[in-house]
Amino acid sequence: MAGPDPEPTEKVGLSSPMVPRIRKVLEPMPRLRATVVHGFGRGSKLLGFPTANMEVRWEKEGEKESLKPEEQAMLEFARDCEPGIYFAWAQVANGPDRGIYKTAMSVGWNPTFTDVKAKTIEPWILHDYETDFYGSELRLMICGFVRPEAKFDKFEDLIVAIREDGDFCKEALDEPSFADFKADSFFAAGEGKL
Ligand code: ADP
Ligand code: RBF
Ligand code: MG
Repeated sequence: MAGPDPEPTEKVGLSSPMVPRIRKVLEPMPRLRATVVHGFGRGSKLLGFPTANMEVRWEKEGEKESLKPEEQAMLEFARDCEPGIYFAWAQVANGPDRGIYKTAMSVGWNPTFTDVKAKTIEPWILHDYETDFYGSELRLMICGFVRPEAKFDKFEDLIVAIREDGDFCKEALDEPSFADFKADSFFAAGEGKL
């Protein structure tokens, strides 16, 4: 005898065509410096977009005075900022390629996956680097907010959304009010390849 129909699977995810985006300027624009650390290793391998995960010293939250000023700033930004996608300028300040490049950055818990237990800050720099730069210092000037992070039902939809975020961020950073920040003195001098 046939049993009752199974419950329909709950649809909680998003499909990429439904992703609305905005350009919400951040004032003041956060200027962050942090070491690039290892993430879950799936940015490039599974999705095709490398993201440079920035170190957040969560273990020192109760004793912030023991941290360097830039580590405190990073911790405060990570704790207080709205999870989502941001457009930014980024520079690997002590690597062989010190160019200042357009960036699409993800902040949050990657709700499409279930293994992320701490809020992560992971910029996808819109540039082809010749080598990895784990352990280097990354400088970020965050210009604006684009959209909240979303839980996608299918990896393919997340991939489409990330690609569209990249295009959206690239265009936003061409706007003169954001483009000028590429020349900010916050970035290390000697831009370009060494
Ligand atoms: P992980 O999970 O360890 O962050 P990813 O697959 O996301 O691994 O790869 C990220 C690493 O790839 C970065 O830490 C950096 O060293 C390197 N990388 C190379 N090109 C880029 C880029 N354009 N944007 C961000 N990271 C890049
Ligand atoms: N993960 C999500 O779960 N939902 C998102 O909406 C989402 N948007 C992203 C947008 C951009 C521009 C980038 C670079 C990443 C985004 N991610 C998102 C994070 C992605 O899941 C993560 O980079 C990989 O899982 C590797 O850590
Ligand atoms: Mg990553």
